[in-house]
Amino acid sequence: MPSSSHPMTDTRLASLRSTLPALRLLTDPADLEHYGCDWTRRWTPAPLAVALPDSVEQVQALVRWAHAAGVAIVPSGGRTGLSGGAVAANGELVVSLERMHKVLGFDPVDRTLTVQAGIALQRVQEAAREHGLQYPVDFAARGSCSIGGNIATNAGGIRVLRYGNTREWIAGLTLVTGTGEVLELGRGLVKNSSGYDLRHLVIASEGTLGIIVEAILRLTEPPPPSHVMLLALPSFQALMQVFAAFRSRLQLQAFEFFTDHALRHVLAHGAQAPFAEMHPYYVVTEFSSDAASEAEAMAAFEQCMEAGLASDGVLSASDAQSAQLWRLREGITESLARHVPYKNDVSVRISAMPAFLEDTQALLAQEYPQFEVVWFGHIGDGNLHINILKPESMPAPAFVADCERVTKLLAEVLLRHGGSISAEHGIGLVKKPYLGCTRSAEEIALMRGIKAVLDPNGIMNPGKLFDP
Ligand code: FAD
Ligand code: 2HG
Ligand code: ZN
Repeated sequence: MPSSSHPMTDTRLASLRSTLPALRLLTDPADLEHYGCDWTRRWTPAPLAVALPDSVEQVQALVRWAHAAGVAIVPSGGRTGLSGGAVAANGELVVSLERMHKVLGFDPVDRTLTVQAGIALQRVQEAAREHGLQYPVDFAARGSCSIGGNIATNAGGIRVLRYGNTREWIAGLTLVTGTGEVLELGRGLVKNSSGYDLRHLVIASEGTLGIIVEAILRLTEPPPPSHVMLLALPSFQALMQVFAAFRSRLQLQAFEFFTDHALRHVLAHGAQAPFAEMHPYYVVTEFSSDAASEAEAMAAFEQCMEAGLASDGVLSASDAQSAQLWRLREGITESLARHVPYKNDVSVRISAMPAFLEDTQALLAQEYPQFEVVWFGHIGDGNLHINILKPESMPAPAFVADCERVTKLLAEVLLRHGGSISAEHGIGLVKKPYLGCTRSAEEIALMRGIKAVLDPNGIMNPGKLFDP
């Protein structure tokens, strides 16, 4: 039990324990620290306690208790989030779904997998493969992030170009609202024109409307055997032209880019150098390995080389080599983590990308002469990741303050180009001040209204996405 210097805390926990004696509750300082933060590491974790329910009924009962007691809840998945959505820094009750990680069913006719929301993305991918099918959302945090977290952030990843975001794969979900009602939304139907589709309100709601406890996931045909090609590019301007050349000839599974800065960090983290020399920009692309696609890919590559848009390239000859090439792109976030980066995750329409890139490059060159800036991302989806690395000697608050100053300017650029301040990581705490560059005041007022209906006491992840 916490010390008697927190009588209010003790009273609340005693009340929760007596209401739900079978609920597993953690209050150990090490657990509070572990469950109170995500990958942002900017806020000091300070939850009231951590609840580990093991059934929908337990989630429902504890939300009802929190609703009545006025205790704030932070829904928690794998805490791999990059926007502070799962941070509990203000005495909230963390509700982790880690014990709710089962596959509940597979339907071969509907081609759906029904799961508890705490299941890891990788486990879902494996379960789909065991049934000869594919769950195509994929990214580097697959081993730790949860389906509930993926839905709550509408996660994207490396194959959005071919398969779309998480939203496209959610045939149904079960939500425990902020009042403890259980809603089954979507119910796996392919066609359903019976009014508002509340399922889509929950997707990307970042835990502010309720707790997602189960999901019905659509599966699809497994991908064809594929080749991975790594291209070296001489200039940023070449990027979108190379994309156009490849996309016009091939059905691409992925088209991802990174800079020499990103590559240096991944190499320092143990990856193998792909070329004898360093180049300023790189692209990883993936496509089917049938003979016709391979010939088209080689033709696109030669076209780019002749036009001076590419300076080198390598085509994977084995699955092991494909994995090596993917590691260069997928290893970036982990390799940068020790530099406590400030992250921007922005998007514009693909057609607006060339002009946006030019303006953004000019802005960042002017505003960040003193910092190392690492660019990478899902360029084929119009989604750019910008990581600004904290100089070791600089105190974190001063670093963050400077990055926020520049993010305000970036938000203005985004507004001009009709873009979004969060492409795929969510708003959370990190991007809350900039929501207005992506959504109109009227939209934000409507979002607040929707929250008030599903969570009238404002207990679900308060302070995330927007202020209460
Ligand atoms: P958490 O971090 O635990 O939570 C995220 C948000 O969802 C919080 O607001 C939380 O309250 C809410 N939430 C969690 N579970 C539930 C639930 N059951 N019900 C209601 N709300 C819930 N993201 C991408 O989109 N694309 C990428 O390519 C990508 N790559 C990454 C690579 C690395 C190495 C890392 C560390 C992260 C990456 N991410 C990426 C970010 C992150 O993995 C995703 O946002 C992921 O969807 C978060 O899932 P999680 O279970 O860890 O959620
Ligand atoms: C990726 O695309 C992830 O690798 C993480 O979305 C991005 O670390 C980041 O900024
Ligand atoms: Zn990403």
